[in-house]
Amino acid sequence: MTNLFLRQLHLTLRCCALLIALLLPLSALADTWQLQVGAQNGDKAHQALAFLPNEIWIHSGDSITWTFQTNEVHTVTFLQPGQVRPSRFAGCPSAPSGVTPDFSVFDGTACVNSGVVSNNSMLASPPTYTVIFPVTGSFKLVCLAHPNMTATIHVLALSTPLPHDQAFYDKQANRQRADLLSDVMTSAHNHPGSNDVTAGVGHIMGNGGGTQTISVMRFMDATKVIHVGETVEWTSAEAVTNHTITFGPEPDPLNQIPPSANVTMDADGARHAFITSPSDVVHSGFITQPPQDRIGLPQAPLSVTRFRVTFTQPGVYQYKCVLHDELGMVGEIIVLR
Ligand SMILES: [Cu+2]
Repeated sequence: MTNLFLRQLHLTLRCCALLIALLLPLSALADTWQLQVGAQNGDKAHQALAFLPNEIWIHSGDSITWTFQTNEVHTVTFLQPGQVRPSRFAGCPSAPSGVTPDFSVFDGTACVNSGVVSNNSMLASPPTYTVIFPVTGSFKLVCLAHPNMTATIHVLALSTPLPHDQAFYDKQANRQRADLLSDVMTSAHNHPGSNDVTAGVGHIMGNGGGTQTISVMRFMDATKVIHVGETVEWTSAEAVTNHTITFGPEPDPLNQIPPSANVTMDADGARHAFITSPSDVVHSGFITQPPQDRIGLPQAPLSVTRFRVTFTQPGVYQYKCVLHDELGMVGEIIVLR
């Protein structure tokens, strides 16, 4: 009698344990974490090119929803380990148009990509992208539009307690956003000589989750008044972000990187163009820093960080950065006789 009772109790307990084991993952599946992509100040000049925050610990089965906050474009992209980084236009080679749908599953075996997203119309509820993480491991998150914008997602087994809650990540996002947007070095950038324009300032910041960038998407001293025959020089003070100096209509988006045919190279490697009429079309191509060198890889060559234009006729000459004109990165050269 006692034995039978014990057996029944044992069976009941096993059933209960099984039921609990089945129910636990179901309740854990309900966890959706909220993170941010990018931040900007009021006039859109200061852009935090960053996942906010850029490190999180979650359980397998959880999902993360990223909200895109800025006029500047970003992507939420998980590449396979070792996958060659595609352009932001190409995205995941396996997916139609390079984009995988909202609520894609990332388990490390196939690329997941939101595609290029911005909050350009400043919607009250900005666009979001959600990814589900069923498998344990630590995964690298990248933005295909910005090389030094990375994050780490730690996916832990259900039995492992999580170190932080959503309130912690909200606080961290606010602190990282404030730190990036108030970066003293970019705000207090020195203004150079009378015919010199600084074409963007940007710094990379590192932390345990990866790298974040703060960029000022502006020409400093964008308006110049000069005389016929003088030369204006634009210099990039950007760590990573590309800019252009473009007079006249924008080239096709896929043809923005090279300069227009009327741009030559000076002896010191800077690009140079002559403008003889306000209707001239001149495009600097990307002025940018070369990528950082890494042990075991061929050294990256120097890149072009300066662009010079000599003006031979009086007039008013408007220019812009084709990548960031919508954020207000425009200027004007007034040439007097
Ligand atoms: Cu730009």
